[in-house]
Amino acid sequence: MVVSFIFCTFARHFINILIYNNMKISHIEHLGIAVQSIEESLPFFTDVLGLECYATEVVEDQKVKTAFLKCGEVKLELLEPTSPESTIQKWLDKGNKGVHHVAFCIEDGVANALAEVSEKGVRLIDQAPRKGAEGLNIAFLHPKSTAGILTELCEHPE
Ligand code: CMX
Repeated sequence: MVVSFIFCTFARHFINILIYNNMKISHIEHLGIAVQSIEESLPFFTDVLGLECYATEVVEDQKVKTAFLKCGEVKLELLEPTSPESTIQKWLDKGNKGVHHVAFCIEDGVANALAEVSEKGVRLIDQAPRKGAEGLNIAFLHPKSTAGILTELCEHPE
């Protein structure tokens, strides 16, 4: 009984890997960088690194203000908390700073990718895609399931 349970569990795992490894990541869409103040942090990126800040946006439901810089195909997204309840403020209060999350651009749909990674046992933060900054469809995966890196999946809406 126990042996057949273990066999079935392993068989299911390998079948999942073989059949469901369909997700296509085209590139890193952006790196999310947590800062206490965009105003104070931005000069390093613009004046020292020479990157252009091309947009700022407040994302109300995430309680953040964002500033976007383009670095080749990859963007940097500076994230400033707009409330003490912001997940960014809580993260900063714990002594963290710098790269907060990595966002991967999914070619064949965030919804498909969520179903695939969920089937493989990854813990989802968002059960379905939602709207993020710049109008992207996004979903987060929990860092406890992703080698400690808060992972965002995103796609450009058609
Ligand atoms: N990177 C890696 N690990 C992280 C993390 C991060 N950015 N944020 C939290 N964690 C870890 C913590 O260290 C903690 O680990 P331990 O239990 O070992 O201490 C664990 O995750 C739980 O963290 P927590 O402080 O208890 O925080 P919560 O569970 O309340 O929330 C998380 C964590 C990831 C679920 C939450 O931050 C979240 O939902 N994030 C997704 C949304 C988001 O980040 N929005 C801001 C950006 C918006 C945007 O880009 O527009």
